[in-house]
Amino acid sequence: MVLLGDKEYFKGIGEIKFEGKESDNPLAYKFYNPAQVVAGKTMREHFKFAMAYWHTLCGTGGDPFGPGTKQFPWSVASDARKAAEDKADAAFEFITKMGFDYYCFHDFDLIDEADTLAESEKRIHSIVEYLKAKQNASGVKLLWGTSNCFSNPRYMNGAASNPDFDVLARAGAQVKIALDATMALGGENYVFWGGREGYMSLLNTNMKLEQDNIGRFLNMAKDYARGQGFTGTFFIEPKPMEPTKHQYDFDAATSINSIREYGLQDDFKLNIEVNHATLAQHTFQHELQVAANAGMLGSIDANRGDYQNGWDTDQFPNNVLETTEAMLVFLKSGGLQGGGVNFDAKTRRNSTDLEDIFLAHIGGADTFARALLVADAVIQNSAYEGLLQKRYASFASGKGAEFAAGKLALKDLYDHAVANGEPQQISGKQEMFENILNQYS
Ligand code: XUL
Ligand code: CO
Repeated sequence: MVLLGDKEYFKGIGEIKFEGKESDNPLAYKFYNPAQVVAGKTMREHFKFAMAYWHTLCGTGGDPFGPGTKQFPWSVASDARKAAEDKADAAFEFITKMGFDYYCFHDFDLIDEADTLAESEKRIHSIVEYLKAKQNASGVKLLWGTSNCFSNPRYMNGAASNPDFDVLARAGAQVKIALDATMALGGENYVFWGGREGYMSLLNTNMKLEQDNIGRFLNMAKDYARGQGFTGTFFIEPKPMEPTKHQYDFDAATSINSIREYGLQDDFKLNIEVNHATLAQHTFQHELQVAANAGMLGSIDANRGDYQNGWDTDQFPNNVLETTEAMLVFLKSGGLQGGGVNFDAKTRRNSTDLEDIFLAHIGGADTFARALLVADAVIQNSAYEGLLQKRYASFASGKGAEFAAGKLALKDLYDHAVANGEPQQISGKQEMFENILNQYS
């Protein structure tokens, strides 16, 4: 149900509907058909699309070279509570017009941080009550909450990795309040992204202590939330750098190692972000596969980087072929465990019409939907699966199968090699695999 507050912010834009590929209506889905069943689930269930509060409602386009460019009519009130209500009204109008079911937030996206911890906590509690009413009226749900422990100058040396215990404890208080807010809103998951958990120079850093402290901190947060009855999943969101030179949760493999090292594997999974993968010199699908292999593919932050520069540009996804490779991993690993697809993406600084926010999200949803359809067709109808199986057929029978079952010793490999002579050359057929993707897209 489309939810309008006293004021309609996105005037002239109604509910975004699926009109199909032939439609010329820029404000309609061409591929995202929420009710369409693909591989046994509706698109709506596969993706659980979410709006990111921070980019969509807070980011006005400022960069290191100039201020924001966007006039958001919901950010004019000088009173913090009134401004937060206006923002929430705009948020729910947008989410319901998009036909999305979810949103995600950082604590101080919802309402400005106050001068004291006590006042900040009061503010969060009060806006949570307002959001609860909005959720009840619309059916929109919270995919995940998180706390911003990286913007405030107090976190310049890190939050849970801070060399000063007082700052670490302050971050703990903030995470407790954000967990309380997430639980009060029925949040399905909780995210930790360690933007300043890392170091700029090893010269002044005790890496072992910092990492152990993060491990202790995450265990405390988990124990607190579980003690309060939270049954959702915690996600670590890997990123190699930016703002810190070297972040501890560098990529999926590094984060999985920390999760296991600190005994968090029963409660934590990963939230994989496209542009974070590419900053780590991986593809998005690589990161999804690493997470899936560990049983930790929890959620996705959807966006994309830029091939010509190396920072976190957080653009909306629009590359169908690349997203198709990701959707192959997604479908073959059984989808996301507990999470959804959150558009952690922003319109460009010079995209200043309010309508652009809709166009960007429509494009992102259509890219994922189209890629899902292509990936499903590739799996169901093409030679792809057969070719992949054929490539590994030597492990399906004979000595290869015995090896895979753990029944051989090194001496058996020696005997096999001696008996077989030089192995035959077998092509990897990469171009054939690539051509299949092109054919079906
Ligand atoms: C930063 C980023 C964050 C997290 C949540 O690159 O992705 O917005 O998603 O803190
Ligand atoms: Co993110």
